Amino acid sequence: MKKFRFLTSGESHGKCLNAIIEGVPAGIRIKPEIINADLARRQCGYGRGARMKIEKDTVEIKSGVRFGKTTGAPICLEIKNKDFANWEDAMSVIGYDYPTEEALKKIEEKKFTKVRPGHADYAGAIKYDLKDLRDVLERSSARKTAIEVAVGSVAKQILKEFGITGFCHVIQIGNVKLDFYPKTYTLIKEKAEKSDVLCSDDLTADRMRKAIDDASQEGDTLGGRFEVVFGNLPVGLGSYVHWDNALDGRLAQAVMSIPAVKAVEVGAGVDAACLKGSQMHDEIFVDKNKNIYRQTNNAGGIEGGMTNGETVVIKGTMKPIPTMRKPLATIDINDMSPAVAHFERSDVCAVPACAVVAEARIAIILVDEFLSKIGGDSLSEMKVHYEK
Ligand code: EPS
Repeated sequence: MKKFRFLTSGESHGKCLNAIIEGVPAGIRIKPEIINADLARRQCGYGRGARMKIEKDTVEIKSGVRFGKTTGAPICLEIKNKDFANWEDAMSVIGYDYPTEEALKKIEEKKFTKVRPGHADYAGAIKYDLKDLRDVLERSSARKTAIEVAVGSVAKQILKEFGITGFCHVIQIGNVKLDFYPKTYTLIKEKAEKSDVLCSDDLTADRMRKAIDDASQEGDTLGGRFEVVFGNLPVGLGSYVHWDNALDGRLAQAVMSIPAVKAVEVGAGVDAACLKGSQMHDEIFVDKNKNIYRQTNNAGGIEGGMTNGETVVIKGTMKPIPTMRKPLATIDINDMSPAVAHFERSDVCAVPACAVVAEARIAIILVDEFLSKIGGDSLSEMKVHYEK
């Protein structure tokens, strides 16, 4: 990260999730209720598991904000895990020299050694020399994306000061694809927001829910695809001068590293392979006021690794969640014997949640580029720079 830096910590069933963000200019209005609304969006979605009934993710802003505005100091965020109350022994940070019978029982109950194919279990255990896969699961779990959504919400509140906004929606769950798109992004956003699968078409949403129900009955899980859209960005975020400055590359990394994401596309994405140059590239026109406009956006708002003033459009593909009731063949790392994969409470489908996480991650990269380009230690200074 260049300007907007952050680290997170926390385990899925530990006490809490934390983030410290550095590089936020002073004078930005940060509303916890906006962060909480984003956290609620991440928790929703047809196909989510029992954990979401336990949690009501709520942020506590612990530093860096005074009377509702940033001061320029690091911002510390915290989300408490309500489920920790059920895990105090199994997730204790203190080593028990003389554990009680009851504590021992709870620790043993939560231990597992039968690798889940598709999860981080096997490689994580080998890499960190861990004998209890619980130690891998706890940090590799997608639970940590809750605090990332909170960080993304701060990023979005900075971008909003400059009229830059975004949203996400789901375009496929399992084999059910969204073929019919409402005409404008405003309509897509409005309709998707009302849907528990974040889909802008009611009939497709019904079919998506049915696919989730069917997978659930079979003890299986489903993946899908989502789209994130950000508009009103200035020209020139990112750069062509070095590969690690290319905005499309940075956005791809941000989305690809969300647990279970297997592919990222920019604009026309993989369909670009089938198009001729004359069909792919977005012709440029100029109106009578010398404003340029285009009739297509196959580039997804990015040319040469930089924003080109059009809407940024990123698609992500999520694989089905690997924690499944339907047993998969695997090994027990205890003795390397054949086994049936571990199962514990999980989601059948988390594509809508993944879309919300991708929106947050994209906002984080965009704000980082935006702050680098505009510069300034306060909102007022940024506004002066931005006007120029
Ligand atoms: C998640 C919390 C987890 C899972 C899910 C995401 O809660 P628990 O493990 O207590 O049920 O629902 O995690 C995974 C899909 C995973 O692979 O670990 C959350 O808050 O998003």
